[in-house]
Amino acid sequence: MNQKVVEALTAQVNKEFYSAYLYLAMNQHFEGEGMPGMANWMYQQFQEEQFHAKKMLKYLNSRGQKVILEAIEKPLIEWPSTMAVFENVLEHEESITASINAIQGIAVDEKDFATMNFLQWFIDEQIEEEENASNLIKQLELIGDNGYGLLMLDKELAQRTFAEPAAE
Ligand code: OFO
Repeated sequence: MNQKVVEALTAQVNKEFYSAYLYLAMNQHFEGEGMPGMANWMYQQFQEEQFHAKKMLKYLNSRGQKVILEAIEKPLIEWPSTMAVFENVLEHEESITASINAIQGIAVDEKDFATMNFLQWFIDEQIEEEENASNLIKQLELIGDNGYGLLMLDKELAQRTFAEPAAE
């Protein structure tokens, strides 16, 4: 397997685990704020990010690579408002999209067709991740400082679940 592609995917495994850790920090933030639905949304996202990291690990392993795991950076642990948390989610997902796109660029340059095909799933997934975050920001803008609206949104976010696809 091309070394540049391996290095880029290995760095992305770390970024996916960092993403998981960031969402766990956001989960703890909302636990502390008495917002169990938002805490749940972040916890499901924490699980989804671990799934992304494991999917990449499994792909690298299937192509004969052993992955050297690096330290995971400490995430932010405090945000000034609910809006600030979700703005952070969107900004973070945009940076992950840029990172995945950059790896796809390397795979294209190196003519690694299997990786190009593998990364398509992540490229599609990032569209959804950004859309979810920007929809929540729009809803928070509508709610403004209406406490009842915020509680209704919290109830809605309590419904989110994540289950790893069986084939994985
Ligand atoms: Fe792994 O998609 Fe979010 O970070």
